[in-house]
Amino acid sequence: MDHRGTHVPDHCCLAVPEHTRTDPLETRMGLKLRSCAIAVAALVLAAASAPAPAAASSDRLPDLAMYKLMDFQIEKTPDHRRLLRYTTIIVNIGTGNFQAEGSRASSADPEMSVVQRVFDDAGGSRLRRTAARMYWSGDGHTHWHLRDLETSLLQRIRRDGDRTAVGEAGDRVRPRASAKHGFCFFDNIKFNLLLVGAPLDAFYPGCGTDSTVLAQSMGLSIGWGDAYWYDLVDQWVDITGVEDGRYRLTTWADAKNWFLESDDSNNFTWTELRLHGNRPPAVIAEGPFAPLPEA
Ligand SMILES: [Ca+2]
Ligand SMILES: [Ca+2]
Ligand SMILES: [Cu+2]
Repeated sequence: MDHRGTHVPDHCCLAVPEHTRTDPLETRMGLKLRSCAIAVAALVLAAASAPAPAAASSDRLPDLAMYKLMDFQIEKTPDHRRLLRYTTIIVNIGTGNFQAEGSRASSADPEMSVVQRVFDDAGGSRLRRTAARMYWSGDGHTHWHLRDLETSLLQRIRRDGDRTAVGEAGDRVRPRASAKHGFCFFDNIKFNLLLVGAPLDAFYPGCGTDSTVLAQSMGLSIGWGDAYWYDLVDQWVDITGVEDGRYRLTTWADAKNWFLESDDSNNFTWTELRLHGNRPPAVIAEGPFAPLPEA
């Protein structure tokens, strides 16, 4: 049967209780289609006497956000580049864990496709496809990374208050985005353990140290953060040739919105800096960031 030809209402498939979807993804898709067919039959054959469906479980969604940017430093490299280094902390302030599961058919595949496991309030979970990718190393580290979980951009603040990305609007330098692309995320910062459901001990321990595996999970528990310190490999924006002045550095979590969250509007933070030669940049202003718990 061609599923598209049955004019099934769009909401049909959503009526399947989420917590029943614990099988592997392909199997679940099959179950979902069959459930739809049954639901359509029920719509046709029965009418007012149809029993009320059992209450569906609700998602417990993660909520990724950024803590404020910190530890701004200028590094002069031996080959005369200038690097703006800084620390980022990505946090989960939602009501569910953030869990990304990578897999590949063969260890000859250089990358893994990624599904997100979405938990619910009935103790179950479901998987949803994403366009995110995982890959091995790339930064000299012996672990797996999720590509571009965080991204950063440096913008010049012009006199009229407008912002322009460095490298745009007639600049002769190229755009300045963060050099870091690989993110090995896990519970390593106790950010707000007062949040409901936050585990007191780290639940996600790391991001895998075996290059041959066919599946790898990473995650961030409720209330936990994952720090990328200023002195890490690639944790910088190249500011070679960038003149002194006011700049805004913005960092986003899940900028491409690959992952389902309870709030996609709080995924960024920014800091305005004054760049002055190789002095440590002065912080002029800070944008919104995920708050620490009130003491
Ligand atoms: Ca968010
Ligand atoms: Ca998102
Ligand atoms: Cu790494």
